Amino acid sequence: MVTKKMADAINEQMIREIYSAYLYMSMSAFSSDMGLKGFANWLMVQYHEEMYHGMKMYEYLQSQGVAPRIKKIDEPPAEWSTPLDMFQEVLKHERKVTAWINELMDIAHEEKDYASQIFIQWYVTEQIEEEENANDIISRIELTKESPQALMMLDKELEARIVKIPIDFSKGLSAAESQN
Ligand code: OFO
Repeated sequence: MVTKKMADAINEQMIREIYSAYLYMSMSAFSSDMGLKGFANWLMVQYHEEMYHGMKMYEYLQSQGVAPRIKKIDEPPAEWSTPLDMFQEVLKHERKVTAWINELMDIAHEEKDYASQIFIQWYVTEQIEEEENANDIISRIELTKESPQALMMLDKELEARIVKIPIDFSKGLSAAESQN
């Protein structure tokens, strides 16, 4: 059983994860509009990842006897000046998410909530990869030195990313995970 403070904090982060999905969907739409189909693909895969992060929290709350509260999701930005600017925004956002996950862990420690500490640990590890991915793509965009050909090559590479996490949660997360 989680305390109200812990449940509210996890619920808040669940909404932020869904905002992250919105943000990356918006970036995907923008990339598509610029003709960068690979960037659009990578970001749409990221949209699914973020929904998965949110759904894990949704189901964790339920497992603790708490009904998740579905709240308003803010409208994300819709335009960026360049692909580099867009991915710098991804990194900035992921660093913010890392800070929020760390705050969640702080609350789990304060509340002596060992189950939530184990649950949140998954996100601590995940954030290492999230920041690393953004950093990696920023370095690769910088290497293109604004050459359209080099950017198209990178775009082709980003087209290869596929969804590796469950996306159908209608029968619950465990059922979805067992199908993957
Ligand atoms: Fe959920 O990791 Fe990105 O935001």
